[in-house]
Amino acid sequence: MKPSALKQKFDRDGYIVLEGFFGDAQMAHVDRLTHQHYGENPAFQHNDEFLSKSQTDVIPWFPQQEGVTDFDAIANDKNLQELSKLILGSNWYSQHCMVMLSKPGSLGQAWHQDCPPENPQCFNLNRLVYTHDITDATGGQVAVVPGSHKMGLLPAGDPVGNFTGQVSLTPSKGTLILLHGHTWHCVQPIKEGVRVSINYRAAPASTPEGITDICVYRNMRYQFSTSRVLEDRVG
Ligand SMILES: O=C(O)CCC(=O)C(=O)O
Ligand SMILES: [Fe+2]
Repeated sequence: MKPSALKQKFDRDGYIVLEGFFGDAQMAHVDRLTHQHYGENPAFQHNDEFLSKSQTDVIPWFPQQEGVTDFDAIANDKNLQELSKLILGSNWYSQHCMVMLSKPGSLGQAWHQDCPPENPQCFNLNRLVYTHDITDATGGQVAVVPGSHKMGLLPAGDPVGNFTGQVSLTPSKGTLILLHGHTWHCVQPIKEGVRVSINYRAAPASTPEGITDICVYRNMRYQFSTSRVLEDRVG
């Protein structure tokens, strides 16, 4: 697909899925390092209130912050940079990547927006890279509501309830998903195997660095830096 068509699709839907964007060997390398890092029985780091309220079951790791350079080649990929510029404009910037691991039997992530949607110009872009296949058998599909990045605030209500028109994405090894931070999205429960995704978050030049500190769930707004529920939401 031509770059202009990709941008149009992203602007319309709030996400695009690009299968086979990264090669098998590159994915296998970072996947191996990820499993080495977590070891046999990784422990969750968030507090109990966050866990039970957010219904989000992810263990994060920031390898680039620890000086592990093996994750840099993905960030520096020319095609990824071109696409990011197309969507975010020039002088866009990226954060350190975040590796996310969820164990089999875990909840995935409840519906959320990565940052408050009140200012439509102020958003993060998730650049999600998958190092192994996600299928209907493994669970852990990404569900999105197409076009919801233009629908404002995620409605209060059941944190994991379904939306009419939601679409289920099953990225395979090497897939890149570009997902607008205001798009309503969730990760389905993990049935089989360990689930890994890597998020190379980026944002337009004018966006504040701490843009994703406050996440909007259907039952609360949560601030990660202070581990606090800023607002209870009732639907
Ligand atoms: O792991 C995924 O597929 C999605 C993660 C997500 O929602 C995020 O990083 O904002
Ligand atoms: Fe998210």
